Amino acid sequence: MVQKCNVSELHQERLKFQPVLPAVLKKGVANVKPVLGKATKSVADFDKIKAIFEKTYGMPVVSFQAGKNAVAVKKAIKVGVVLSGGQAPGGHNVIFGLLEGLKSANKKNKLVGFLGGPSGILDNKTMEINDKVIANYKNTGGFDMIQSGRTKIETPEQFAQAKATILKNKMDALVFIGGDDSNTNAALLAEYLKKENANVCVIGVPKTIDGDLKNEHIEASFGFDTATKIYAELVGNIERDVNSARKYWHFIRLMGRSASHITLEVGFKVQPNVVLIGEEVLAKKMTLKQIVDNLANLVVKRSKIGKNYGVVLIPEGLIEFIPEMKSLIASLNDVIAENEKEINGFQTAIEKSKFIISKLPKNLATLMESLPMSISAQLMLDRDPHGNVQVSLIETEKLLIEMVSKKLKELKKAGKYKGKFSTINHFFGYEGRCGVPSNFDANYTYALGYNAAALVLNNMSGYLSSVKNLVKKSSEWKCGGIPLTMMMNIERRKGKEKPVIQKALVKLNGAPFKAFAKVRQDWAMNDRYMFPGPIQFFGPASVTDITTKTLQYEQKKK
Ligand code: FBP
Repeated sequence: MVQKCNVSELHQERLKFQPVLPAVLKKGVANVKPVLGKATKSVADFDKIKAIFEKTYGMPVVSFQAGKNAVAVKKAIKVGVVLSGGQAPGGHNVIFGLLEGLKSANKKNKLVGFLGGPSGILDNKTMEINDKVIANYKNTGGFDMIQSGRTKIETPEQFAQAKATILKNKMDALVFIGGDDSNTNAALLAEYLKKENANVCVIGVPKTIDGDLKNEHIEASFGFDTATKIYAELVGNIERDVNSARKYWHFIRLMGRSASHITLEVGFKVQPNVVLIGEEVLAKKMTLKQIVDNLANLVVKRSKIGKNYGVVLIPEGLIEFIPEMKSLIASLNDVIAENEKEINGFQTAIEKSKFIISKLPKNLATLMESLPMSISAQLMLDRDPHGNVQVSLIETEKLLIEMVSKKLKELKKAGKYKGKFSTINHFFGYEGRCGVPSNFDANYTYALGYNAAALVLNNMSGYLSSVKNLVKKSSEWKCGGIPLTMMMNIERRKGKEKPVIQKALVKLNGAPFKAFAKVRQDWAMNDRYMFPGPIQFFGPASVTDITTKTLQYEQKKK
């Protein structure tokens, strides 16, 4: 059953906020026309992707322009919507925008939510979404209106089941609000339904706090702005404590399954002593030992000037970027996928661990055995339904503290270190995913949803909603769509080659990383802490409407 939410004073005020639409959408979906660009290609593995997506590969990029559009208003339609994957601030506003976009073309258009994520499609669990439902959720965080889930639709039976549900509900379209894996699912479903000659349009909306679903047309995924602001508030508060007490080293792990975008953005906002970037670790082939040695050296250097404190930011995906750990995780993924039944049969964790280690190549088995028990156990936990290792459950910050402490003890013994290393570890992840969306995310998500309605009404199946020009005011944003296949490549998942949307990682030759590289030495020794405080919803636009530093650097506004 869908719960009714309790309403706080802030919630009351946020319900009154009316997101500002991009000018092109302002007159409603019946007044925008799609303009087709050039044919597209996948990011890699062209032939393999083309063979899988026979019907939806190569479609052109689309931009919307003002103009009468008879197609969009022809008949009343029914659209399904699903929230898929991890929560991200603004999900409710995508649905709000989608509903209003659909209604702008025809008041009789209907929107139905699938409950609990993609499993709601398989189990046919639905709820009608109308103005009354939306009224309580405008500009709120969370996905609780219809909830979310990580079920992957992958077997032929599941695809057939999804089709049966859609047809049973007489739906003309389905909007998938999700990250890279969920939108991969959307692309596969769009292709399947086309091959089956089912006239159902599948549209994706780019969601994920991780910020790794992007390219020139998807400048940001929604939720990144709010989540990084929330983490920056928390880390900034810790920095103020550090600056006041001057006695602890804080090791703070931040969410972001693979890419280090969140950590870099929070780094810009709070300017801590160390910001580890997974992509750099991989590019420089840094070993775990090198990372630990660098941290220990900094602790020693700072202690020499009386600074036995500091703040270190660690992306949760770091563990997968350290080359030897990357090989270990890849090998573990295969062993776990290939021996699922046998592994599930073991009664104790020790039996399971022994078995898994026995299947690893010798060098990786040795590495596994050298890790603290808690970490090796976390590495063996079940993969998510998409085959990803659950990095949010791996306490890399504790691993680093343990290894740096060990190194410092050695240095102390050798008379090279006299300081004090008192540590506190933190993990900020779930704290940021359901926060009240910032003005930016409230506007962006509403526009993405409204724009998705335009794609649906133009029957552009297999497209991802694209709203860009994001460093400008929302009224100046540009709207359109890109084919999902354009973002795909082949990757190994659950021991097999699969088509997936390629994650956009931090580019070491990109403007954000270059800007960080210029200042990090200064941040390391001279405390340049910043205390951004909580997200502001009311007040001067210079505070309430500011976009991320990442976007500003990428679009050269800084
Ligand atoms: P999405 O890719 O689905 O947006 O999820 C992102 C994320 O929040 C990661 O940052 C994190 O590693 C993961 O979800 C945690 O997953 P779960 O919610 O299943 O614990």
